[in-house]
Amino acid sequence: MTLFARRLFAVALYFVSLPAISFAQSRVPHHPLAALTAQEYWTVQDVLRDAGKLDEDTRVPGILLHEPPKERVLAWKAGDPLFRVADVILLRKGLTLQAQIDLVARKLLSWKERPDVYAPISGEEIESVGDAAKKDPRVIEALKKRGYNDLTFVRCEALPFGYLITPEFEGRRILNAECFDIHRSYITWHRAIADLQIQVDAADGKVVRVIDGDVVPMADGSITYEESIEPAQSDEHPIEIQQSKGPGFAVKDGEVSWQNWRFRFRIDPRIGPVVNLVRLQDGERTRSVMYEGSMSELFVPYMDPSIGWSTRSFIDSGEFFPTGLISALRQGVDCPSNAVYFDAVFSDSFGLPTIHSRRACLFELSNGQASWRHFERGEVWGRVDRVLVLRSSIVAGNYDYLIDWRFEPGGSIRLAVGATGIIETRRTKDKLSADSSMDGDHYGHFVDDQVFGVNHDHFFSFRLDLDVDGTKNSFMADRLEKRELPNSPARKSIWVMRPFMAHTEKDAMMDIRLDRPSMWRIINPSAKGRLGYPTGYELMPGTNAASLLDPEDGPQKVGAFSAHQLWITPYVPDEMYASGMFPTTGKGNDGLAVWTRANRPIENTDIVAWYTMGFHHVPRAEDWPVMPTMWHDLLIRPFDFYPSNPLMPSASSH
Ligand SMILES: [Cu+2]
Repeated sequence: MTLFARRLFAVALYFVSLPAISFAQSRVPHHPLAALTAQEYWTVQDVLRDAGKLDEDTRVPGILLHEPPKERVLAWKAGDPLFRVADVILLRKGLTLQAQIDLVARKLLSWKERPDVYAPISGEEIESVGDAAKKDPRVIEALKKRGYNDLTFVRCEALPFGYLITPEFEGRRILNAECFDIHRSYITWHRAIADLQIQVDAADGKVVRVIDGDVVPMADGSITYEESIEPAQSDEHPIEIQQSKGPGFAVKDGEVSWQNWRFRFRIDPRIGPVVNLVRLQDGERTRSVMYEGSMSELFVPYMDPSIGWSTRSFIDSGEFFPTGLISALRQGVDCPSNAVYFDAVFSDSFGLPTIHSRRACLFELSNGQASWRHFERGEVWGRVDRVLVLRSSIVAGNYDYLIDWRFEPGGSIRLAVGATGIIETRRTKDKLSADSSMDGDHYGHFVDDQVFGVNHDHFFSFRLDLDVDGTKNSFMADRLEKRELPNSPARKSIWVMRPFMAHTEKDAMMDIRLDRPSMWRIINPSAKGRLGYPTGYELMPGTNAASLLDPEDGPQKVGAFSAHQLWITPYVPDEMYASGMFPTTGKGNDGLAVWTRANRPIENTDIVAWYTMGFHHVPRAEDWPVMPTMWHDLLIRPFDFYPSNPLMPSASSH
């Protein structure tokens, strides 16, 4: 996660020629959960200016929709007055300020100095603090020692520490700068000047400490794939998607309808696509499935004890969203030819609205697989699958993530994350692994001469506020257990399912264990289906990982949601982000692990599921120079929600 600034300048602030298929961002909010509009960002500016809160030292790294309470949203009807509030994060000479603004009444609701937390970083700060670091005599000396007498092509950039690395930095906005040799290399992620960490106080741009280790020569090794950006093999025999009757979905007043699905979404500057009011049309009934779902945080700790790496841990969404994490999508690479695109309005370092094109796409897809089939008496019966995909891309510096919400006709939602982009690498003296002095414990894997891909994790927390047939739900973690059959002559053992209802948050902290399997369901105890079972939705994990770090380790305290694969909390409007509102340089005093210490009741009440999706990443040769996309997913599927297979119309006439 470095070199943000370069990408920032590549982002067009104003989009010129939208293709005809793009849906225009609405100018006026038409729903309490709609994204903030350009005019609302301006209202924030006007209210702050009128209150005398803006001056030349003040930056506005974050303006976010403050979600209205659920009961007000559920009671709201088109035409009713809107209620709109913005959460505003400001930064003034290293001090974080927090405001809340009523956008309808154009009023400052609250204003707080927050010396106890750290604002997220903006592209402007990354660059300005990096430039300040480069001017420090100790840094100039350290660079000279490495042969850099001319610093024209040395660029320094400063990033926050993902956790409070030492108590002496408490209350100070200390950033971590590193310098890159950018000469003659289009991609420079692998060209950081090794063994040199510069700790800078962002309040005054003064360097507080330079940790200067070994001189590690910078090898050549320009990454040049940009000169052949379209590999020939992709279009030798094109596969074309045609929808002669147009898309099978409709978007009206911000609501998407496709087959039996109805939902809304907004593109949030911090967490990307936020899907809400997800419902299923079931005959005459419109049934609630999920009030809201989104990614809520992203945690990437590195696993190398060397200088500049032992402290490397990112809490990407919360720390970096003002740098513009939600990236543009490219037709033919990210989304197929039948996709429809959506633009987004975010704000810049000063809080001014900026329009960003193609931040989400929506398309139908058939994988050409049977959604069900059966062979009987010489004939095959069945149907082919079809999904509706809502896709966005989150680019955290070097890493690219595709985030998919895939709606299936049978009532399932597959939530998928594709990780691609460029791995983080450390320069080494050793040319290749054969020369490496590493013995026993490996901190990574060589991917090129003197380029060492460092081991790390990726953990995503998804906040899933399922409301199955209403807001009052419970969580079941049904256990599959072995039973001995001592009296059976033919059989020694079977397994049985033992229903387990979670009463409190601690009951519902779930770890995936193959030797102690459990099935996770959100049920509505008051809504019974035809067979007498409560209606429900199951959460079915795909390949996953749990954090191996010590719970008291600094990075783990901030990314503590990675300790379990599932958490259930009661719905609390302010609990939106798994590591809290302000995870930057955090101590782990906010977020899921802290809230759940109260062990609140979660039975037959409004509950929220938090699913952690993750993987350990030992880089391999094939991950260089750009990693092939690797997908992980979660299936959210109906369980006794329907009386029978909803894909078979004749079967629903019971
Ligand atoms: Cu990785």
